[in-house]
Amino acid sequence: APIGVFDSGVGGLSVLKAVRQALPQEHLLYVADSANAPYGDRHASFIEDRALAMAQFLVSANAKAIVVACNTATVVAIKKLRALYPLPIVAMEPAIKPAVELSQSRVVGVLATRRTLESPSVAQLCRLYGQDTRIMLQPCPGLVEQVERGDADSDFTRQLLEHYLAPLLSAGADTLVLGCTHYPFLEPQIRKLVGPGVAIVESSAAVARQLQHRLAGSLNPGDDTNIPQARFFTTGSADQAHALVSLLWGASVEVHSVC
Ligand code: DGN
Repeated sequence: APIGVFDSGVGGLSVLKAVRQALPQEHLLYVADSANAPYGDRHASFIEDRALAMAQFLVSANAKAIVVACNTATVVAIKKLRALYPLPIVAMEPAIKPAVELSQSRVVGVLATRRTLESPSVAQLCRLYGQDTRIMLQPCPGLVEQVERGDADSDFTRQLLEHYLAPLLSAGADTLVLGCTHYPFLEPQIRKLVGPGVAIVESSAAVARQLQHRLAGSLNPGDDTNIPQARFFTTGSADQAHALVSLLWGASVEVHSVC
């Protein structure tokens, strides 16, 4: 049975890559809700409905576990998902804790969607880890769209990034948290703007490790009879998704349509 992974769009591919690296022998199933991306500014009830539809698709395709590869869907829908489905469900959490541990300047910047940053779970992380560290929450509207357009390298993307990074850098942030699964695809562009002295942390590897732990005992054997597959689905146009998914995944892959 495959591991099912979903996101509002292609951002979750950054998590899928970490899962592939940690669990190379597993079959993977990815669904991008591109017809409805971005989730950031939608109603909570809409995001919850979409998360349930994506999970239902993965369960119907026989997934043995689900990875909610979207911080926004996690803060809105994780409780409901776990209440409805008995299989292991692993979800995102912005890497605020590791960032606080890493920071020397005691100023940490968190980049994510507005909905993620306004969630009780992020407030809780700030209470827990923000005692001696200033945790600056920076919503970044527009960045998800740029990644969805395959536009990471444009001038407009650079301007958006400069705009969002400026207040963090001038406040002395030496550590940045990428709290949206789309943003790792902008890491080279962020690195260029912040220089070598700023640490950039994100949680995909931690999520993959957690998944590995949850699945211990039901992992595929790593022998030559098992050829691990990765299959890709989108609620948007499969033709349009093909080039972008292939680019971000790093290999030419077929993308299929789902509703
Ligand atoms: N990849 C999603 C996240 O991690 O929050 C993006 C959410 C969105 O669609 N705006």
